[in-house]
Amino acid sequence: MLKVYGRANSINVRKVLWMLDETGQSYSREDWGRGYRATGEPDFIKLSTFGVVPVIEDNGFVLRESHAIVRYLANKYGRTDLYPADLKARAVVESWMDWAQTDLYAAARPVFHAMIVNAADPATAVAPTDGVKSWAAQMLRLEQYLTGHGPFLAGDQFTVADIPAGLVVNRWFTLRFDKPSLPAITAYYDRLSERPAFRTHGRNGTP
Ligand SMILES: N[C@@H](CCC(=O)N[C@@H](CS)C(=O)NCC(=O)O)C(=O)O
Repeated sequence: MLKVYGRANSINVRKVLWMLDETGQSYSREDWGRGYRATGEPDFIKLSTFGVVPVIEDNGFVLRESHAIVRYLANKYGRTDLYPADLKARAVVESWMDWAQTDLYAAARPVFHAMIVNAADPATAVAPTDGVKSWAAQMLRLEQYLTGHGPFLAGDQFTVADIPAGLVVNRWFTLRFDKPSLPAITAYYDRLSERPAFRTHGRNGTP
């Protein structure tokens, strides 16, 4: 059985768990990472020298990098509805996954770290103004796009393009700080929430 290594509250592990639930495949999971067994332990390093989660093991095949894992799972289970076979449609999906990691998530990360990872008390942590400004600028891009397009990022259908961005959108709404009104993203968040797998691994109260 396919095995996932990584704590279920990690945004990168959640991408993989969300995808696995979309496919309906069974899997096992072992907690590794912050708050659990340290990924610097020899047992984990033997598996993946990079020492970060998620990692999957599929019948002896070991793979790291959340987006590569999501695409591997789509390919493995033949889910061209989630990851199109058509060259151009596939490229559009990939462009959203890349943007979600290098721009959207990169902007969100300092806020999350200040409010959760490095906060003495997350209940009273205050969001850094500069961080919120950078994150909001990326969210505004998404808002503008979704105002004229959609209902999902790559068009009419939910695809793996929505997984990385959807989890950052969840983080935006779950962390407490003053936010501009983003009606198209709010509607998108509600649309994603119709999916049981997103309610389990995304909109589950964890930022
Ligand atoms: N580019 C990697 C990043 C992986 C990553 O940074 N994972 C974090 C959790 S989100 C981690 O392992 N942190 C160390 C820990 O939890 O101990 C991916 O997308 O899989």
